[in-house]
Amino acid sequence: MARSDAIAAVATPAGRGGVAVIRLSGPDLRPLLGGLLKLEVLPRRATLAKFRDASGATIDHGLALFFPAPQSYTGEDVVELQAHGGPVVVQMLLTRCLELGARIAEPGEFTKRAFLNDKLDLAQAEGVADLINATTTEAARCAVRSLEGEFSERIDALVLALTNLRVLVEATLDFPEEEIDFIEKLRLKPKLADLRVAIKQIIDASRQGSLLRDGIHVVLAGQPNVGKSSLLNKLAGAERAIVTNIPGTTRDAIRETVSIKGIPLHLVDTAGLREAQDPVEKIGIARSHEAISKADIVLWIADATRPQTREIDTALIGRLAAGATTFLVINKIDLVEIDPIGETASGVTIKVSAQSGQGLETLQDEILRAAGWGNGEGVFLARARHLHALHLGAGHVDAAIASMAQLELCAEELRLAQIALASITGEVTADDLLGKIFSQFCIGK
Ligand SMILES: Nc1nc2c(ncn2[C@@H]2O[C@H](COP(=O)(O)OP(=O)(O)OP(=O)(O)O)[C@@H](O)[C@H]2O)c(=O)[nH]1
Ligand SMILES: [Mg+2]
Repeated sequence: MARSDAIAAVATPAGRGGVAVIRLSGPDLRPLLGGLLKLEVLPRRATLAKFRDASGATIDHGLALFFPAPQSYTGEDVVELQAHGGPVVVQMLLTRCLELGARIAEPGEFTKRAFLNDKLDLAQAEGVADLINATTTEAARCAVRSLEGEFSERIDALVLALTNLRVLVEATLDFPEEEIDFIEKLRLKPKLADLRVAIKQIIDASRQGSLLRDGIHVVLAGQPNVGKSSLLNKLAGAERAIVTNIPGTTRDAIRETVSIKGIPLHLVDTAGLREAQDPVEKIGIARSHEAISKADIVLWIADATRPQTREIDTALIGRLAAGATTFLVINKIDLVEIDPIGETASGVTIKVSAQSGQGLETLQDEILRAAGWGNGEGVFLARARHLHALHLGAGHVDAAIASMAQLELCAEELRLAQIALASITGEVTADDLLGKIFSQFCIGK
C-alpha cells in the first residue's frame, strides 16, 4: 500500500440537515482520533462521543466510527464522524480535523485510494460515481451492477480469453515448421471469431447503457399550428408550452425532459417552420433549425386535417440539416374519419392525437427502438471511455483475424487488443486518466 497523508471531507451535501458526516482516511488515524475524542473508539462500533477542540471544549456530541486498515472503504484507516448537520458545527469540526494533521480531500480521493489499494477496479469506481449521479431508477440499478463488479467480470473474462489466445499464438511462433497444422488444431480462427462476438455483445449492452445515462434528444418540428406544443405538453404531462389556435404561437424553443422506461427523453418544442415576416418569429425559426441539427430524432408533426399541406412537409423535411432519424407524426387523428397517409425517408409514420393521447405509446416505443434500446436487460451503464476501449479492442481482434497468415502480426494485434480492454478495469491505466476520472466525483466520496 502506498503511504499517503490523512484526508478529510464533509461527505454529506452542503446546507442544514439532521446529521452531517465527516469522513477521514489515512495510513494511521489513531493519533488524530486521540486528539479529537477523550475516549477510546472500538473498531467498527458506533461510539457516542464528544468532539473536542484544541482547548478541550466540546464542539458537538455525535457518533464516531473507526474502520482500521485494511478492512475499510479505502483500505487505509477510515473514520466517520456523524455530527449535527449545521454548516457552522460541521465547519468547526472539519477545521479541528485539519488542525490535527488532515488535509481537505480532493473530489473522488477516497474512491481513488480504494482503487489504488485494490478495493475496487476502475469500472467499479466509476459505478460509484454513476450511482450517485443516477437520475432514474433504471440508471441506478445499472450503476449498482457495475459497482458490484458485473461489468468488470465480463471485461475480465474477455481479457482472460485474449491472454489464452496470446499464449497459443506466441507458443506457435516458436515452432514455425509445424505452423499450419498447429493452427488448424488449435482452432485459433473460430476462437478469435467467438471473442469478436463476445466483444460485440458487450458493446451492444454498453451502448444501451449510454442511452440511460445521456438520454435521447428529440425535437418536435413542423409547420405552424400542427400541434407540436400540444404534443410536448401531453408527453410531459404538464402545460409547459402555450397552445393556441393561432399559427406562430411558439417563438422560443421550449425544453422539457421526460422519462420513458427510465430513459431520459430531452424534448424540444420549436417554432413552426414557415416563411415568416415577423422578426421575432424569424429568430424562433432559426432556433428551430439549430435544435433540429443537434437532434437524435426529429418528430416531424403534420396535421391530419390538412392533407393538402403534406407536399410542403415533404419538401421541408428534405431540406432539414438533420443527421437524425426523422419520423412523420400525423397529429389530430381524432378529427378525421379516413386514415391519413404519409411516408418519410426513414419509413416511419405514426398517427397520434395530442388531445386524446391516442398513438402516443407507439410513438414512445418507436423512439426507443430507433435509438437502439432493447429490453433493458443486462445493460451496462458504460461510459464513452469504455465504449472507446471496446471498439479499439474489437478493431485489433479484427486485425488479428485478418493477419493470421503472419503470426507475428497476429500476436501483436492481440497484445494491443488486450491492452485496450484491460484499460477499462484499470489494469493498465495512465496517471492522467486516473486524475480525470476521479476529479469528476463528489467531495467526500
Ligand atoms: N382536436 C385536436 N386538436 C389539436 C390536437 N393537437 C393540437 N390541437 C389544436 O391545434 C391548435 C394548435 O396547437 P399547438 O400545439 O399550439 O400547435 P403548434 O404546432 O405548437 O403551433 P405553433 O407553435 O404555432 O407552431 C390548438 O388549437 C390545439 O388545441 C389534436 O391532437 N387534436
Ligand atoms: Mg407551438
